[in-house]
Amino acid sequence: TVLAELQQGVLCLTLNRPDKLNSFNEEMHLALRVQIERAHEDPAIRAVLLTGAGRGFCAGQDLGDRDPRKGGPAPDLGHTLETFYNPTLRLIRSLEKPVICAVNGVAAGAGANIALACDIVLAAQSARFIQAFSKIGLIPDAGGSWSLARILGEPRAKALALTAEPVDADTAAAWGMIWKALPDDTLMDEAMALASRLAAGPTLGLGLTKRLIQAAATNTLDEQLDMERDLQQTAGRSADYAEGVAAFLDKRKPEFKGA
Ligand code: LHQ
Repeated sequence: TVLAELQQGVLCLTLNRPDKLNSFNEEMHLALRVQIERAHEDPAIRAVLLTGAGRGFCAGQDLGDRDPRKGGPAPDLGHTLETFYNPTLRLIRSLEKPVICAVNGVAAGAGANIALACDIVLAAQSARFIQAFSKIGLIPDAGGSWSLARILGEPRAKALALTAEPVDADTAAAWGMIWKALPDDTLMDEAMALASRLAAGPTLGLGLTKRLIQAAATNTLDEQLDMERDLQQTAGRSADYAEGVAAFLDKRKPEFKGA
C-alpha cells in the first residue's frame, strides 16, 4: 500500500491504493509509519518525498471501512486518531530531515492535512485541497485545525473547514498553504529535483532549521534567540559547516555529508 524507494538519499514514498484515491486503511497507515520511522533511523536517508499513485494524492480515511450499516461497535474515532493518524503526524514534524510532498491530485480530509504537515508542498495545478470533514459531520483532524489556523488565519481556516469548498493548487500557493503549484506534467520531476538537491545538502543544519522554524510558533522572541544561539553553536561544529565555508573560499561546490 506504500511504495518505497531510496534514490540519491531521497526516500520516495508513494501512497498506493489508487482505486480508492489512496485513502487510508490500517495497512496503509502502518506501512507509511514504518517508512517514516525508517527515515528517522537511517542516516543514508537525507530527505523524504511523499506522493500518491494514480490520479489522486489521498482522499483521507477510507470510508468504505467505516460503513455504519455494517454494524460493529460504536465508532471510536478518537482511538483511530491516536493509534493511526497522530503518530504519523508527529513523526513527520519531528523528522529532522526535509519532507517534500508532491500533491499529484485531489487531497481530501486527512489526506489534505498530511500534505500540509510536510515541510515543502508542491502541487499539480489540477490538484485540489478539500477539508471534506464537515460533509460527513466530522471535524478537521490530522493536524488540520492547527495548521490551517496557523497558515491561513481564522477567516480562511474557518471558511474552508465549515464549507468543505475545494481550494485549487494556484489558490493554495497564492494563500501560502503550499510552496508552489506546477504544471501537472512537470510536478514529479521538479519534486524529485528539489528532494535530491535537499538530500545533498547539510542535513544536520537543515534538520535544525526545521526544528527552529517549528518552534517559532510557540516561542517568544527571547526564547527563539536563545534557541538560535544554541543550534547555531551545534551547526557551527558540523563537518558540513567547515566544508561549506571551505568550498565557498575555494569557489567550488560543497560536498556535504549530512553531519
Ligand atoms: C474513496 C474515498 C474514501 C473510500 C474516494 N474512502 N473510497 C479520521 C478518523 C476516523 C474516521 C474518519 O475519518 C478521519 C479523517 C478523514 O479523512 S475524514 C474525510 C474522509 N474523506 C472524505 O470524506 C473524502 C471522500 N471522497 C470524496 O469526497 C471524493 O472522492 C473526492 C472529492 C476526494 C474525489 O472526487 P472524484 O474525483 O469525483 O472521485 P470519486 O469520488 O469518483 O472517487 C474515485 C473512487 O475512489 C471511488 O470509487 P469507485 O469504486 O466508485 O470508483 C470512490 O468511492 C473512491 N474513494 N475517496 N475516502
